[in-house]
Amino acid sequence: MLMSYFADLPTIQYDGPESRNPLAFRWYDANRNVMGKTMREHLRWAICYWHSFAWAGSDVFGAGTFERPWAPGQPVTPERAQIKLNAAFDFFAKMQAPFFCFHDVDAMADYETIGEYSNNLATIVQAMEGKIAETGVELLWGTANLFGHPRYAAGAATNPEPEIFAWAAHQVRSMLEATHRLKGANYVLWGGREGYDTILNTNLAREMDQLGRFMSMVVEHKHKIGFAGAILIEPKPHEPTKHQYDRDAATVYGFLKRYGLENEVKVNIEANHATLAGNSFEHEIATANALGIMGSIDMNRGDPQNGWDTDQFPNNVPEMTLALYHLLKGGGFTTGGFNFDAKVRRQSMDAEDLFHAHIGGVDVLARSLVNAAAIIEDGTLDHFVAERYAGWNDAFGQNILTGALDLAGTADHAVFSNSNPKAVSGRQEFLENLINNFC
Ligand code: XLS
Ligand code: CA
Ligand code: CA
Repeated sequence: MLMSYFADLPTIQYDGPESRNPLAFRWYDANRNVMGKTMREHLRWAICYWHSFAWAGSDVFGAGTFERPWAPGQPVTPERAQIKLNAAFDFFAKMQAPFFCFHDVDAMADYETIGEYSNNLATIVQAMEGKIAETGVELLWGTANLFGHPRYAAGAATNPEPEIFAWAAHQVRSMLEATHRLKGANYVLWGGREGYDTILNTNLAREMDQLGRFMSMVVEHKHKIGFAGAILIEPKPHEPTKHQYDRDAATVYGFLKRYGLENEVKVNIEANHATLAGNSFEHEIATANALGIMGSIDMNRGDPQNGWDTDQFPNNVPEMTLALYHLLKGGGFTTGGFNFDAKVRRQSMDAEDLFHAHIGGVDVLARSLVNAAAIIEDGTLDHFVAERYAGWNDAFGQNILTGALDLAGTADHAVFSNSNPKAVSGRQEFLENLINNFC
């Protein structure tokens, strides 16, 4: 048996905020109680197989920089797939991660034919089932990669060629069934190429109907096989395509509503996808809460100077505090969790760098969770917002909302009462100062 790639690195423990040990958690104390739940139960964090084990550290200008025993970026033989599986679960266990996530092709051996795809996936899923039983690390979500293979250049479900739609159906059916078998909590659909590069060659209405039909087929199949987890769409505005149909949470809601899926599908919100869409991360969480489609979170950020998807680990506690605040206000996760769909930098090529990245990310979440809970327990912010809308609880406000008053009746109210309401301060600076006191 080969020595583990991570043999020289320790199992990561909680050491407390005063600790200077870089290979320990300073804030994430898994069993610490915060507002009635442990940190582990609140955060439900996951390590992603894709960026951490299948990516070689390459970029568009240069080759991979990571020398790993499973040779990421090289052809994946069944042996390499097994070495990668062993290493991945060693790492998950050393990090004491509650969950992991994967795409089919992140974990399985390479394939040529559709038959090989099925066989190679089945082999790795069986081995993974053993690893899950051995380590207790659970599957937060499974997904199929419908964007990497050249056949998906013009999309998967939105492809002009129905035979390609059928290939995508085979991958999603296989991975949905694998996720069910591995007792996954969710199934994610990220439409990386479900969009277009140029509208000149695109029948937009045709493509949206194809995507709507595909989503309905996935939901039908979920019920057919008895998968109890949530189906999640991951919004992103663009990259790799110029325009993606699922650009942000509000757009996804409109799409779901149009195809009658709004009670069947939720969203997996990614921090940097929010930024790329011109929204803040907390806006996306608050919108998903308001629309009743909050599902799960991919906890990777962009870089303010770069306009692309850098997938970096979170490092900004004040920003994350606001995200955690909105998550808690929405009741927290049910099936979802925080997935680190994040990459270490290309120059961070050591095994140890994977540890620093995840330790830092989990500590940022833990610290932000404590801050967000303190803001809620303090109550000033919630009280301010409630007071701001208090008029709508009175009889007049309620009569408008319930329909007892129509447009004319509401207008008459203003005329007959000789109404002259004044603007009231929104106290933005006061509230910003308040939040800074907790971060
Ligand atoms: C890419 C996406 C991808 C999805 C899963 O930008 O974030 O990682 O999470 O396919
Ligand atoms: Ca993601
Ligand atoms: Ca991303």
